[in-house]
Amino acid sequence: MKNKFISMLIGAAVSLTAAAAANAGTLDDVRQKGFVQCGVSQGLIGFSNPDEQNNWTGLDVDFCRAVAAAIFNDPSKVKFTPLSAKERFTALQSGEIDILSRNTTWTMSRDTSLGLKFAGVMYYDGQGFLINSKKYPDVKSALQLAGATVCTQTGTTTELNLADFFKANNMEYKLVAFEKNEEVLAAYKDGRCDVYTTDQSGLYAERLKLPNPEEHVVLPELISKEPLGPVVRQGDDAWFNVVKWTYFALINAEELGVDSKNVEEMKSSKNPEVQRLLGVANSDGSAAGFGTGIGLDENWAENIIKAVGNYGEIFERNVGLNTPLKIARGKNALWAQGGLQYGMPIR
Ligand SMILES: N[C@@H](CCC(=O)N[C@@H](CS)C(=O)NCC(=O)O)C(=O)O
Repeated sequence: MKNKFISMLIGAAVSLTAAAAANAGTLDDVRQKGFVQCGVSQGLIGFSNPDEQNNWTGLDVDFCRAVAAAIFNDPSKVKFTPLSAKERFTALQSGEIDILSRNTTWTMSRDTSLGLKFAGVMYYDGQGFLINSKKYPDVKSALQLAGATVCTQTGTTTELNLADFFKANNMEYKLVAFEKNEEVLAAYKDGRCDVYTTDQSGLYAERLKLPNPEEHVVLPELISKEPLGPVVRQGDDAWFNVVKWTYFALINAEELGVDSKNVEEMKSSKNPEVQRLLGVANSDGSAAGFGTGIGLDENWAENIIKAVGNYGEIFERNVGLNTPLKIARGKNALWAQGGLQYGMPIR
């Protein structure tokens, strides 16, 4: 009994120490090891996807590269940890990764009780449904899905919204859920379910892996809000600030017309906002000083933009109209163009 009690005490002390270690100075830690450890998906086209040589691309991947560029002036100083939906929060809590950038929805419980903190919204999404239009030519709306068998992934908001939607509309459904995305898609492909549900961007991405993508239609309803963004641990404000202001720098750069091609010449811009973004001295000759505030060089934002471009460039390169996903800016347009992306002022 006594031994059990002692080992419990030791166990508690060890996990407290582990939590403290995970919380302490992530920026210093990252600098010391020389790279950012970034948690991503196990493969979602447009967001985080490895090729045969294990080169990762995607919007979420570029965000981590942006953080690496801000710190090291080198977007390659990042390592990726592929995580299932279920594994992702533990990996962040335990300190296995420094940042989770994996199509993860900002919700209240994740942002509070899980001990985590969302730093921004890289992609405003909503949950949708995918259906085989050849098999079900008459289904044009999610409200016609009463009695359907629905495939989805465990450990996601998707599962929860699905239950809400069917309950709210007084419809029955049968759930077929798996931990791994490839199992979900295989089940849908094999006809083990009638519908596949996830974030709408995920439906566009996963549809590309089906034999005849054009046969599968995304139904018009969005049944939830899915603001997807990077996450860090609570209790490390300095690191949170680095990640949050990396996001705002990407948005501000697009708002100000600063991109990967013109960033060098923009350094001689007379626009004070551009000067502040790019760390050029203030008009009175004093240092701009914004990098110092987040423990980085004055040209932190210049380094980000040189490496990965502004938010618009990241969007177009990975998920935009000229990519296989063909997604329009929609809600992800800048606020000045009717969208929701808004960069807090650098001043
Ligand atoms: N945004 C939702 C869903 C995220 C999610 O895990 N979606 C699946 C289906 S698109 C996925 O990304 N799978 C890829 C993987 O597991 O690697 C959440 O945060 O819970």
